[in-house]
Amino acid sequence: MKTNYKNYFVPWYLVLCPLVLGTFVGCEQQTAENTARLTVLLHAEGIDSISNIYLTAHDINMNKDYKDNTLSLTLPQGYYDLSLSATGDGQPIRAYKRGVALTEDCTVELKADFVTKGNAGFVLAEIFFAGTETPEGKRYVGDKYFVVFNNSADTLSADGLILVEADLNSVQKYNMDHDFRDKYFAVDAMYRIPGEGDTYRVAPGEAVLIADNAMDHTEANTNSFDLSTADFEWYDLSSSAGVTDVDNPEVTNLDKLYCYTYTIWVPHNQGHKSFGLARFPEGVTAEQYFATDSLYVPYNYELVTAAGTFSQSKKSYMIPNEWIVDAVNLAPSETFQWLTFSDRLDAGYTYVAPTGSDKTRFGKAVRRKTLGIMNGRRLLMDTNNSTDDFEAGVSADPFYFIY
Ligand SMILES: [Ca+2]
Ligand SMILES: [Ca+2]
Ligand SMILES: [Ca+2]
Repeated sequence: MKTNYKNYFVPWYLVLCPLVLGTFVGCEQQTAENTARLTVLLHAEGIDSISNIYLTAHDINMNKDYKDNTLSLTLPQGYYDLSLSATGDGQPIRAYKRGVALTEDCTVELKADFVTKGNAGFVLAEIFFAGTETPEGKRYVGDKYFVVFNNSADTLSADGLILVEADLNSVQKYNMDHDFRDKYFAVDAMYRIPGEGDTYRVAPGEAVLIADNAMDHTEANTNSFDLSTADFEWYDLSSSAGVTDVDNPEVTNLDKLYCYTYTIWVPHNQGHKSFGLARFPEGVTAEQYFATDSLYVPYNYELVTAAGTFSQSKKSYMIPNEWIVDAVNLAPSETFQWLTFSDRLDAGYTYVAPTGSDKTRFGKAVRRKTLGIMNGRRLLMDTNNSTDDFEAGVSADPFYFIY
């Protein structure tokens, strides 16, 4: 059912006028003892009509959810995480706010994000970045992998999905001169599933395995896996004769769009870098993307270390947050410093070990939790909070979601 904004508590002119919204904080008198009325003021720029509103208030202390199809709820006083889904001009939109203290009647502002059509549905289901060790205790490389899962009820095309690595480091906080995270996800590697739109179709509940090297690693290391049946691998032409990649001609290579290194991409093995899936909007080519100056952004930052504070500057390729399909923050549990991209994409983080150098991390992965089996298909948990959504430090199994 399509409903115009005018029918809701929030007057339409407030929604259209960001200046008014910016200063609007409404806290009125309490309605009843121990309860308070929460009203959501949704910033949805450029949207003419909103329908299918679904507001969830999660009581953090009581671990209880309150849901409604309006923008207003009467709730017990407490601390809440709010999430809202709706349809805005026919497209899915989402909004989140965490840690809202509700002690009296209050209006809370939420900013709507578009979930671009075709982007909803794919999630990173398992990430294996730590690598393995041989039975002799030697480091083994080339067997890292990512499992991408269709968490929707529709068959989706994986063509054009881009696997990205975050440029910022989760254990090294920057004091940046302008914090772009609200708008952009800074990346240092971008590898894209090829295809012209309908080449690689993925059924609901099915997964795609992307390996560093799609080969039988157990031949060289019995602690590793046979990845020769992976759907894709990434292959880098290295500028160094001493560090080269292996290409299995039977397995399709990802299109390399960009990587910070001139040799081979090895996803950060201590879990200091986060990962995501992105997709360029329809009609945007890689050439256009790389020709867009506003998406290759210079910035200054202060790096605070034990040895002192250092002023630095750098430049990163930026993916607008609306182009992110899914993102997973990673950081060792004891050395986490900050979320390197917007908490609306992922409000938490997951890990395989307490510290980056912990040797118990080898052979371990992070795996998205299964909510249940629905109409015969597996449904994975995706609240955009990896602390909740993931099992940390599981024994890696590239085929867990495939068989
Ligand atoms: Ca490779
Ligand atoms: Ca290949
Ligand atoms: Ca997600």
